[in-house]
Amino acid sequence: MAFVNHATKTLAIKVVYYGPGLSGKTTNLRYIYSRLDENSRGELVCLETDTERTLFFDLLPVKAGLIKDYKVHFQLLTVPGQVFYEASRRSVLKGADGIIFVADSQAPLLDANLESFDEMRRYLYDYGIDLNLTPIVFQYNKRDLSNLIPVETFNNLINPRKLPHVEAIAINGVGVLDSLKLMAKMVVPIIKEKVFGEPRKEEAEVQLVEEKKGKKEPRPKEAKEKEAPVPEFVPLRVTKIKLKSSKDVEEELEKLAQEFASLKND
Ligand SMILES: Nc1nc2c(ncn2[C@@H]2O[C@H](COP(=O)(O)OP(=O)(O)OP(=O)(O)O)[C@@H](O)[C@H]2O)c(=O)[nH]1
Ligand SMILES: [Mg+2]
Repeated sequence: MAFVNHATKTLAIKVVYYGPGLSGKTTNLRYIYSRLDENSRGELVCLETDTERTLFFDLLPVKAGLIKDYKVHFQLLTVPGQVFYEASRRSVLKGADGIIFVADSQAPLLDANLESFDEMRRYLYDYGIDLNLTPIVFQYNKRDLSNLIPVETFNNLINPRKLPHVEAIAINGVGVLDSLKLMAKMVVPIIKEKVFGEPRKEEAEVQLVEEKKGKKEPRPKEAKEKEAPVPEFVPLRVTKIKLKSSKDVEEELEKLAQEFASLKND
């Protein structure tokens, strides 16, 4: 459930990037960070191992306009994909308003994708969240590689509700902002209904993230014909925090979210 502060009129919507190890979750956040104006987003917090594998989570707060007179931001979070960080994955998923499932499209990784999806379903169930009522965007990533899992196979196996799916090349930014925009379209009407009791409309008016001027993300279809530019990842102001154990994750997340909300509430 979104974090609402009626006193400061701020609302945080939690969007979790879930998926197997190395599927490209952190790459999504890095790309979004590199493409957004610094007025539109906060610091990118990465908790990584020395080899850049996510340890607990990554967090990027992104402004998302107003709902009524409440300032809204998305808390974009990634889970660590490596199998042994299951406690962190579970903690990060708690209270998720929406999920972007980042699948690795390489054929040998089909089982890893299915296992990750099934694990996510179980964790949500444990938290009393019905997978069938949760907004999910399916991002089929690494479409630049060969020997790919066909999109229809993915959709049949993990997306029977025919929710939005995006073919992505996150490393080049293809499909990254599209995935986020689709998520915004799905989740904002639900939050409006839950928080303000506003009846859900088919087509929600969503004020989307502001992109840096002068650069345009290539559409996925064009990108297949033309190579997309690699985003500039440097200089990145990446904050690194040390946590003692995954038990600290929830506390740290809440603290960071509140810090961002109060900073941006000027
Ligand atoms: N070829 C290709 N490589 C990609 C793409 N997206 C990400 N990668 C690469 O895949 C590797 C893993 O990416 P990450 O974003 O760190 O993956 P992750 O899902 O955060 O991994 P964990 O934190 O371990 O769960 C990196 O070397 C990325 O550069 C893509 O679209 N195509
Ligand atoms: Mg990662």
